[in-house]
Amino acid sequence: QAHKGCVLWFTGLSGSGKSTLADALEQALYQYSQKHSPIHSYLLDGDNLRHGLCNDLGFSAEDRHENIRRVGEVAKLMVDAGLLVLTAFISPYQKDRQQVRDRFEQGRFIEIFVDTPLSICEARDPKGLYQKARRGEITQFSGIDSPYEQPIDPELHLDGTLSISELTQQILAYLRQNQIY
Ligand code: GGZ
Repeated sequence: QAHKGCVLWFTGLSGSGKSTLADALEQALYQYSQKHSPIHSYLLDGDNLRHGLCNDLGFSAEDRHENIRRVGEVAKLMVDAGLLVLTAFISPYQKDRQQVRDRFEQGRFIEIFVDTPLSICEARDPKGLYQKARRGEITQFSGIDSPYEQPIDPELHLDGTLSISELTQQILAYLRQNQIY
């Protein structure tokens, strides 16, 4: 069965687990594709976009809007090429996510909300950014002095306090039910 491209759009706060989960999912899909038919996937995240294509952008509302717009356009090109694209960006504004969704055909944009309470993201603080934001050493930090607008009706609403392997299984189950792979 020919695989048709689609985008798995992870959204959530810094430290919510989006990148870790997208990584784990991509690995699980790779394992699966070793045994079955190939799944060509690509993960877009801050590491490969904000250091390159989006290296002129910061964290104002306007810059985040432009960041998400570019990510959406790149994802669209890749989906047109038949790839399964995973994206892991905070993407804090409902309007920006909707604008990306509108660029895709029905069913090709799958929004995955990694819902981890701010208190837990802040306790994890893997890069010490929340601490810096609390001290005012960095500003416009999502959840602290910049908004995060929760998705209204995401395809998947995940409890970010569960384990990565549990969450990976939940996504795989959704993808299987919807014949994504
Ligand atoms: C939010 C920031 C900020 C500010 C730097 N606000 O946890 P991380 O470190 O590795 O991921 C965060 C990343 C967010 O970039 P995105 O491209 O995902 O944001 S958006 O979708 O809103 O455009 C964080 C780091 O960059 N970071 N400063 N002020 N996150």
